[in-house]
Amino acid sequence: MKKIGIVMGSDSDLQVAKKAVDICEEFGVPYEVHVYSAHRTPEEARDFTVNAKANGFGAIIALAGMAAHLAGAIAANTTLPVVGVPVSSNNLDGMDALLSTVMMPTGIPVATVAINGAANAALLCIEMLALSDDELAEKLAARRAADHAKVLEKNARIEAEFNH
Ligand code: RP5
Repeated sequence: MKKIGIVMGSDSDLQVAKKAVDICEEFGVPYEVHVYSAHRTPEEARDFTVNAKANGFGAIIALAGMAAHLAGAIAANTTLPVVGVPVSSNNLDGMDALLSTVMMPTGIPVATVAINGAANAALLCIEMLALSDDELAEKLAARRAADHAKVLEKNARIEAEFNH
């Protein structure tokens, strides 16, 4: 199975990145975690990206905060799908990273998820891998069914408490 690359701009993004790690673990999807900064280690970020396809990656998640150029810089150097996760910081609550990540020029797409939305980033990558992996597709369907059941249970509890 292809790996998912989880790349963050700093180890201070790790708490958010772990949400993607947890999803990969849940689905048994292989992954690697790296710290490469678009600004502080641009050569290393590029080296990782240009070799990613040959190194067995099927998609890359890029997490960064503030002037978050990592996802775009990675997307510039690969045709693998890149999912960007804007990470919230102290001053602008992640709006800075959201706009920096999402507003890509035509031709270099970054699929941007919600601020700190690393779990959805991983799920989106797994949906891509599942296009050619029926077992993974079944696991995705089972997770959706479990979520559905959980909400129905919550509804039943709330209705029992308030509706008499
Ligand atoms: C970004 O700057 C990183 O992705 C991180 O979210 C933010 C702050 O980095 P540190 O100063 O904590 O290393 O490049």
